[in-house]
Amino acid sequence: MEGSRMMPAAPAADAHTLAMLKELERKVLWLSTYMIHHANHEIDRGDGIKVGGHQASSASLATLMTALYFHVLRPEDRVAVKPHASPVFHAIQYLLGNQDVEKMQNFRGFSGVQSYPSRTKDKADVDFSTGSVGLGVAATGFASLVQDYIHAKSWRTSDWPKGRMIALMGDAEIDEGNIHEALLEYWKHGLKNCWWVVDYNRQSLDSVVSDRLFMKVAGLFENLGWKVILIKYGKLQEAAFREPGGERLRTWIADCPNQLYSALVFEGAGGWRRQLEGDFANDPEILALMAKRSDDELAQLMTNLGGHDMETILEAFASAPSDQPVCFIAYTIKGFGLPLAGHKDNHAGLMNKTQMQQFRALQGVNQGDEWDKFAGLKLPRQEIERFLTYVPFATKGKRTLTAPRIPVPPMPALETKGRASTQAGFGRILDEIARKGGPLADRILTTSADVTVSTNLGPWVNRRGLFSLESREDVFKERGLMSPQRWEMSPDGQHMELGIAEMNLFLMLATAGLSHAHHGERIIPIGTLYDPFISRGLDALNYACYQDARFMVVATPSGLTLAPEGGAHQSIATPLIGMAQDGLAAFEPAFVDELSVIMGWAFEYMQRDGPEESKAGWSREERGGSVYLRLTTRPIEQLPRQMTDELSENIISGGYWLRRPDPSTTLAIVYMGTLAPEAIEAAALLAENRGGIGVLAVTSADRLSAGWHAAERAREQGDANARAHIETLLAALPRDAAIITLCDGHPEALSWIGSVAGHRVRALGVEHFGQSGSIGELYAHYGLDAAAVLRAAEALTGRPVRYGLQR
Ligand SMILES: Cc1ncc(C[n+]2csc(CCOP(=O)(O)OP(=O)(O)O)c2C)c(N)n1
Ligand SMILES: [Mg+2]
Repeated sequence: MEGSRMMPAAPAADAHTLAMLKELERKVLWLSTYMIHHANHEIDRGDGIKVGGHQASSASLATLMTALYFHVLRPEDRVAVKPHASPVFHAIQYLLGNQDVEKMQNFRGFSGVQSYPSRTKDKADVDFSTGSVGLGVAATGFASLVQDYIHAKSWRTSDWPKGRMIALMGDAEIDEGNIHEALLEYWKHGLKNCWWVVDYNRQSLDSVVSDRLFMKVAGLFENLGWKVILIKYGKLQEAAFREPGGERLRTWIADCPNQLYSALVFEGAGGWRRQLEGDFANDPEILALMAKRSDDELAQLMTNLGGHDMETILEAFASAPSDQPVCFIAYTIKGFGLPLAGHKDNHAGLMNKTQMQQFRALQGVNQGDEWDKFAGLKLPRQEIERFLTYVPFATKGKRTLTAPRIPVPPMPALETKGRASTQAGFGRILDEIARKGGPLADRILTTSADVTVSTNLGPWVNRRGLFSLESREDVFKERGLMSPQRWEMSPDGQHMELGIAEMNLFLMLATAGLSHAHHGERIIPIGTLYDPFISRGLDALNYACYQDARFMVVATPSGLTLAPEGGAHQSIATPLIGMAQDGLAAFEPAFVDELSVIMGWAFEYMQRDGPEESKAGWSREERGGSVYLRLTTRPIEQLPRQMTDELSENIISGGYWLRRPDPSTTLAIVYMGTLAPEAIEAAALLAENRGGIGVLAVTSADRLSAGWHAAERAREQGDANARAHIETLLAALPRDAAIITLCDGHPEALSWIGSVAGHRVRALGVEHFGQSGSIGELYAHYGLDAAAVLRAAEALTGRPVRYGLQR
């Protein structure tokens, strides 16, 4: 271990508070350790699967989290807790009266305390879900930027104060690239109210982290404007360093390889003495320093790292500056206070029953009193109760906020004659919203992963400006240089320009989409990126949905329609992602009037907050969620039509008959999105010798299929009248008719439609990619054009198609 000394001491807590916190720390360690033990040894869930839990990883953070939650934090501070310290978090919530003992007794069980803190599944006050390491950490910085955004606005209605956004992170989380991407982005936006507290136990899951690497990381933080505060040595160590020879002991600790240090921690009392007597054989001062101490005292001294010394921790937190982000590197021991301490394999290690008995006795907890809040504590119960009542963090009760819904006006009616693409339509709709103004327009926050202009957000940004805490004119405009883009920056701006990293885009959407819960102010976030790069940020997208953040993601261009722009970027899997991602309603409209209906619905859907489960049907319908629009730059001929209520409803439900089948119909073409012209052309050609060909327009395969599954579930549960939209649609198609599905994505996005009423299906879609070319060439090559539909029709029905296969 290397590194400089800690910051000069600032006033810590008084002696009484310190004594109380030390007692609570013991209780928190006990409860978290026992919670895991109980789940693994005391109950049988009947499936023979190990339950698990992380006693060592939890113990590593027990002191720091006790200090924070019982003394340092204020209600407005928001915390992302290291996933494996979930038991510590819940033990603390329990002591504060926010968690039920039954939930803790059911740790990792169905509807019990979750393995990792969960905003949606835990009933305690979780600020950020964690689990996929790195994401919760990086989310805190974005939440802080969102907080800055909100506090810069004149429309603010909540008086909820600004807080610190805090990550309690494992040291191995630094390995995740998304942390580094986030650090660069924060710097650009002048991040301030953010603390990252690194649980520097120098262990990950498999191994001991490589020596000295972390101090390079510390340099990285400093380079990017962070204050780095080391919480390295505890008070016992600092006192020993002042004894004769003590400085050499400090150097020894600093230079000790992490592997050796961990091994010595695990070996315990005798191990330290043997090692140090060998290393300091010729150093009478240190030998004397050791001789003064028993084996246990020596072990206590050598493991008295800053991250387990309450006083040191409180001083460090009190010394933090308020005008810059702070990274605390707290030296800790994985498994501190437990027999697992320091062992390199302790990540998933569990104490056995004998060890637990001994630990219980050591904590002064009698059998049967394991869940008692006060058992084994040395301070009087009333004093502890009084202290807990006045813990600053808990003074406002539950801290998950809500915000009123923003009314959604009718979407602009655009002139849609001639040819247009959905991407251009998206740009025009937003531009109109910006021009007209009003509450919805004011609450929209747009953001993009460096593709603002190429996803048609340009006109919106020209009207609404870029957000920045400092105002800056567009230099090109100032100098009279021509550009269609006016990039003026100010605190009034409503666009957050991000770098290319898609993880950052989704973390920004995740935190802006939680602003009602975190800051009591509603934002309507819209993020744009190229569709293929959904995969690049997919874990962060999943994370955003898991937290129940509310946002609109607009992914364009998509599929083969990228055409000459590069085969490598043709997205195939995204329609399936849209269907499979919980919490995300996916749409792929063909026409601009459809898009307008969908956006109007989406702004309202994003603000719903119904119960998580609803009995019948489609639970998300009441609950609301986020929305994914898969769009394209391909211009297609628009349909001259009036938007009716019925058509709007069908568009939102996922589809409608563009050309209704009749009782003689033998074939229907079911298309999604931009393949409308191919479907229409093929239907016209086929109709010449087959009569009525049905054409079904799918605007959302996701909602059609979810509705179908929901209706099936409802019927199975006794609601005989339940009927899905796709079932209603297909009732118009004779049972013997065949279906050809057509989408610019994986064919399985639509092929399931054959199972709804038992129609034969030939699913056309994209299973290979990588060729550049014109859209026509690519649709012909991959079998998505009208000729491919005709071939499929012939094969399916066994009847030759008169028009032959010209292509
Ligand atoms: C993205 C991701 N990859 C892998 C894992 C599995 N995993 C859980 S914890 C862990 C190591 C954690 O080490 P560290 O962050 O240092 O935590 P601590 O030592 O405090 O337990 C790994 C690899 C995960 N949760 N998330
Ligand atoms: Mg670690």
